[in-house]
Amino acid sequence: MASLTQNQSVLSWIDEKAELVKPDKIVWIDGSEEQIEALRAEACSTGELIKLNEELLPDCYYHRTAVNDVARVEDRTLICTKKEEDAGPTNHWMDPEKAYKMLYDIARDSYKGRTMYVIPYSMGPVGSPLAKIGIELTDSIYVVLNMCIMTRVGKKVLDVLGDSNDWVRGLHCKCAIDAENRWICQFPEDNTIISVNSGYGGNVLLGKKCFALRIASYQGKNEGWQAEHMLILGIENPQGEVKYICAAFPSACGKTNLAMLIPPEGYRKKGYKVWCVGDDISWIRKGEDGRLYAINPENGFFGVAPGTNDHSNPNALASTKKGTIFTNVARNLDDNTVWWEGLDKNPPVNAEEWTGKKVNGPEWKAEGKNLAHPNSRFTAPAVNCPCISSEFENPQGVPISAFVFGGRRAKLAPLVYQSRDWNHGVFVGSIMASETTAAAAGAVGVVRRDPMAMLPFCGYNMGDYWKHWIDIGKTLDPDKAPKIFNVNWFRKDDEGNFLWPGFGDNLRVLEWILKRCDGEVDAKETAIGYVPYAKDINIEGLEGEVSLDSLESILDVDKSLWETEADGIAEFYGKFGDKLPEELSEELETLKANLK
Ligand code: OXD
Ligand code: MN
Repeated sequence: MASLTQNQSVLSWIDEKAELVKPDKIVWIDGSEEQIEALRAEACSTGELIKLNEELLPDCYYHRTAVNDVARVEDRTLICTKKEEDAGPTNHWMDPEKAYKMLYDIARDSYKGRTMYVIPYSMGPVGSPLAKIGIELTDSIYVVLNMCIMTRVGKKVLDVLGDSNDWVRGLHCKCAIDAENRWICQFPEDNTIISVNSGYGGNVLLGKKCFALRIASYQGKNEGWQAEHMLILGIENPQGEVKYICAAFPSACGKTNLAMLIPPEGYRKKGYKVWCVGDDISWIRKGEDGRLYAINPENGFFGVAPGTNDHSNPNALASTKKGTIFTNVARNLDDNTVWWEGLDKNPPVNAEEWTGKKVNGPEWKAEGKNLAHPNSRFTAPAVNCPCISSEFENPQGVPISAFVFGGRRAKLAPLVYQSRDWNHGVFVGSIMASETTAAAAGAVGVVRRDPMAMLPFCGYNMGDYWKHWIDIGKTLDPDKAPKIFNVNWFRKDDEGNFLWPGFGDNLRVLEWILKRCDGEVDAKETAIGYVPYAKDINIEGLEGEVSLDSLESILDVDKSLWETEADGIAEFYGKFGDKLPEELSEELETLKANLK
């Protein structure tokens, strides 16, 4: 098939890689509906995909990964920089020369009998000044079809690239899906990603975590912008003004739910609306007016299915009703639809659980077993989302009023607090941590530090990354810089009950945040920053659920708990040696002094 570009850097790289992996043929993905349809048909003919009920789920497909290949593999995700120090203490590192040799040995001849698909894709609206281009080579139709949802794909991307060499190289080889030889390697100094022996989403949809976070965070450091693990949402007030917030949370904290939040009834009646710009990743850059602007580099949602339902996230559920690929959920064999834990209370009787075994759903559940894999996913086009923002395609992005960090802390962090200034805000992001839930393997309630929710996604030394945040602040006029906050939806009482209803009611907290940004409300200065007066959080309509007293209790700052926390922070910071920015050690000293 004729190539879709004359770009020499692209053509010679593809030649080189084809020489290595030896495909039977090379197919360029042009982004046309005919080509996509033909690939779906081919994947259905081999069993790689199963077509779902066309009436109930039009253009939707089902895919099952290998049972040993169901999640990102952090211990096999490497940052390959010449100097180990540049990867830093929170990444796994390998010398690039050694890594290339290891990967090429694994990849060699692995496309024999297979097709090499060449996917030109844009992260961000095609041609946007904030967008970047990548090319992924893959031997998986599943990957092609997912990339066609998650990114903007095809000839138009190559037209924008022209003969530029500024694009990210990505090579994916399924090989034998051998867990022992599975590697997801980033070479930030070479704009290159190589992924072998996996067929699961985050490991193989190279535009997402590998490029849009790991490689892009490194590019952002060198080019003066930021790639963050943040959702972007717009809040429209009854006057029709929309303000935008970027928010970072570790996994299992409800990020997709917050991004697509439905306002509580009282707010809806008044005319409040929430618009989703993105649910996972933000690329952020200073605009001409001196404010920070963000785009969502993705074009779809790769969401966790279990727990998604009409109450938790009706917008996400609606997004999956057409043109969606489901991975590792359960199938209802009676009507050829899908099911997952938490979708509803009616597991299908005539079911196929996620590994493909035919089971009786209710009996299977009664034995305590899952029908869908806990990390099963939907890949849904962003345009399907009922609350997708009208600015989703805006090439300039949206202006950011606030950055919000958050985690799951049963006792420590108040419902919300505001940092004193930018550097203190960077400190607040750097000390982010979350208590592990039963959803993940390992002990429950253990504090995992996850600065800015970037722990597995920062493509360079986290100390340098913090410094980059501090440096960005220096370029901003304090009046125009986003204000920085921390939220915690997960405070519990002594009996272990959640004290805040969460979901749509989180808008009440976002409202306070925006009022703070506009200087419309006072706050109490505490050892950790500014905390709301309980009366300033609107709890109208929450009678019986949240009282002024319970609100006060989740706004309190327990100094003795924070003293223990400060020790934990000091220990964590210790890992970074002289890469820890001075500004952050000063902030830690201030915190300790404030707690005295
Ligand atoms: C994701 C993740 O899948 O953060 O978005 O793990
Ligand atoms: Mn994520």
